[in-house]
Amino acid sequence: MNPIIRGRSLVVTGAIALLPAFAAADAPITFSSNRGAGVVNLQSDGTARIDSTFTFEVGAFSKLPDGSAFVPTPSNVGEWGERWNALAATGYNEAPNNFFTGSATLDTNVEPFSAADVPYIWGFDSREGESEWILIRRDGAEAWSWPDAGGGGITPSRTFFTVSDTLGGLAAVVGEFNGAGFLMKTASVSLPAGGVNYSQWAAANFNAEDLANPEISGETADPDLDGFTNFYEFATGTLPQRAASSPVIAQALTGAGGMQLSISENPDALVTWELEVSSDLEEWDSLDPAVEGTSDGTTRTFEDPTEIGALPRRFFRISVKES
Ligand SMILES: [Ca+2]
Ligand SMILES: [Ca+2]
Repeated sequence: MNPIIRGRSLVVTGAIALLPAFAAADAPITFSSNRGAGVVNLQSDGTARIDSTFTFEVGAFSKLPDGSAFVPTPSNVGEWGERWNALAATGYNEAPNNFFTGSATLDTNVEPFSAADVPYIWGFDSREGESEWILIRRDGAEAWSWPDAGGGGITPSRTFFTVSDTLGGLAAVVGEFNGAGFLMKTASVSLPAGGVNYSQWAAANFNAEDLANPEISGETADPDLDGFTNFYEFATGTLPQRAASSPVIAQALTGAGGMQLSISENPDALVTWELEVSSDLEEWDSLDPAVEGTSDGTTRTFEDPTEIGALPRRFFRISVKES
C-alpha cells in the first residue's frame, strides 16, 4: 500500500478587515455626482435609469494577505464585498436632478484609508445575485487619495470625490461614464446566490468580544485546540469552539483502483477545493484536469484517476481557499 497523507493542507487567501480606530481630528470628505435636469444616469440595458434603489458608497478595499493592494477588476467582483470598507453611504436622487451626494468623516488613516490608499465610489442596487454596479476611481495628477485624518495636508482634490462630465482622469472599473447621452451607466454583475464568506461565518460563531480578538476568531486561530484552524472548520462545517466537533476525513479505493478521499463540507461556504498530489511531500501539483471533488451537500469526495501501484509513491493533500 502506498503511504497516504490525509489532507490537512490549508491555503488561506482571505484578508481580515481592519476596523477603523478613532483619532481626535476628522477630515471632512464629500462624494457626489453632477446634478441637473439634463443629467441622465442609466442602467446596463441603456434604457432604465438609475433610481432610488441604488446606494453610492465611498470607501476602499482591504489589502491582500501579502500586504499588496487589492485591485478590483471585472473578473474578481466576487471578492469585492468581502474586502470593501465603506466610509459612508448615500442614496440616489431620482429625476429631475439625477445625482447622489454624501459626506464622510475620516477618523483614521489606518489601512485601507492611508494617504497612499485609493478611494473608490461604488454604486449598486444590490450586492447579491443579479445586480447593477458601477465602481469609480480617479487617476492621473489629481488622483483620488485619502486626506490626513489629523486635518493637515488636505488639498481640495483629495476631499472632493466628484463624478462629473468635466473632470478628466475618471476611470470606471465596471460600468461607464461620460458616454453618449449619459453621465453614468451601470454594468450588470452576476454573483453566486447565497453563500457565506469567512467573515459572515465568524460573526455567526463568535461573540463580539471574541470577534475583536484574532487569536480567537481569526482564520488561522484554533481556539478549541482540535487541530483544525477556524478557516478549516468554516470550510468543513464544524464548530470552532467545540473540540469534539472536527472534520471527518476518510479514504477508500475507487472502482478503478484509484485513491478516493472524502471530507466533511459546509455547503454554504464560499470556498474552492482542490486535490493536490506529490511524490516527495515537497513539490505539490494540481492534477490535470484539476480535481475539485464532488459534493453530496455534507461531504466532498475527491478521486485520483491514477491507479494505486502505478507510481512508486503518491501523496495527497486537500487544499481549500476562499473563492
Ligand atoms: Ca479548531
Ligand atoms: Ca472544532
